[in-house]
Amino acid sequence: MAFFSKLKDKLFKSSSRLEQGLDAIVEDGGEETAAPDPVLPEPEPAPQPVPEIPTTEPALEPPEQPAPAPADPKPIAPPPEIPESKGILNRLFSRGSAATEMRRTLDDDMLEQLEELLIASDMGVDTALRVTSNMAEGRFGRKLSTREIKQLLAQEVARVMEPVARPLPIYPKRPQVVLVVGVNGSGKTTTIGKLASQFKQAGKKVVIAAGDTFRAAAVEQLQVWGDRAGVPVLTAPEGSDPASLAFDALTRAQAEGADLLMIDTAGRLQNRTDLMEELAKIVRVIRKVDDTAPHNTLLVLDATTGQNALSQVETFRKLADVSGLIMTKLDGTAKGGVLVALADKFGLPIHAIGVGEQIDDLAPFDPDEFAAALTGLDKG
Ligand SMILES: Nc1nc2c(ncn2[C@@H]2O[C@H](COP(=O)(O)OP(=O)(O)OP(=O)(O)O)[C@@H](O)[C@H]2O)c(=O)[nH]1
Ligand SMILES: [Mg+2]
Repeated sequence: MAFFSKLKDKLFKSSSRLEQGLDAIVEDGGEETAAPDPVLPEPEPAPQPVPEIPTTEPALEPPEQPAPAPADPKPIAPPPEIPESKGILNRLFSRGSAATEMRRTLDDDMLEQLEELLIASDMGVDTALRVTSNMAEGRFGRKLSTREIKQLLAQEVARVMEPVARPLPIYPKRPQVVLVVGVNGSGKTTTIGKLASQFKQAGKKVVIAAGDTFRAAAVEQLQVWGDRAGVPVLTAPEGSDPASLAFDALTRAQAEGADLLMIDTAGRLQNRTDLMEELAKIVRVIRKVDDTAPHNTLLVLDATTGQNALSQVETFRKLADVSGLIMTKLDGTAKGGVLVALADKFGLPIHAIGVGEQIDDLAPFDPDEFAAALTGLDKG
């Protein structure tokens, strides 16, 4: 599939880190055995279920989220040493001919190395432990090839991600109000531009409100995206009240019969109280026009911040009623594993992923493709 190879290409840094690590783990303590590659058995039923997500949708009320997993006392282990890559001929040679391949017995040592590798890929301690113990279930003592380990890992990652992979729900309510929040530079404005373009192409009438009124440059940036997407951008003078802009924008979106109103917000305020008050005021004011708004509160996260994304979710859930996530900048980072930790820990829907700065670099989140791209598995 064309998009899959693009995704794999874009997630190269994450997948190559995992791939190199897995190769190193199997080579370390593995032995060359005669191939035929045995067919991987069907996975056992998951011994440790991932959080239950209610599936009823669309719903205006955000679904109840499962309680976060309890903190694991185990400290974060240092990343495993990834050996210098050998020359390509050497590597080919060391992997044996078509008739042989490296395999390693799945034992405690190997599991520990796997855990460390996953933690180093920003999966977080709890998630790494859960994923590796599921991988080991029923396979302890078996000799596994790198490819089999990748397949197992991809299966487990996909299993964690499956319940959260949901496109942005579209409700019959018009205009549907989407409030976009996130820290400074996470990609809110860019993501709004990309989403606006996709919804416009899908035949929706979209309006954008430039709620980051603190910087003139922010408004200009949004106008550029609006022009690209062919979507009107409602603005207010620099320094004016974002809540009153949001109010005007919703009133106008209603009058014009728009399907979707997306409200950009400022990521950078003096402190958390300011940000909380600002977001709360926007919500309060738009509810004067439509008491069910906002219908979605999207938290935009930057994948390059790694584990920090977890604390951003915690913070923003206190500030706003976050209904779903969008993870940007998955291209060019080795920290893609953080998405697995987010899914495992919060169970919030992941609507889309950003894989570049261009208008079409926003993809719906597909758990199987993501898992295969992350683990460096060739989907065939
Ligand atoms: N590589 C890459 N860059 C991205 C992606 N999404 C956004 N960016 C870039 O990240 C930078 C910040 O994006 P913005 O959309 O301005 O972020 P913001 O959250 O609106 O930032 P503030 O308005 O300052 O809070 C820009 O240079 C974007 O081009 C992505 O998926 N991949
Ligand atoms: Mg912005």
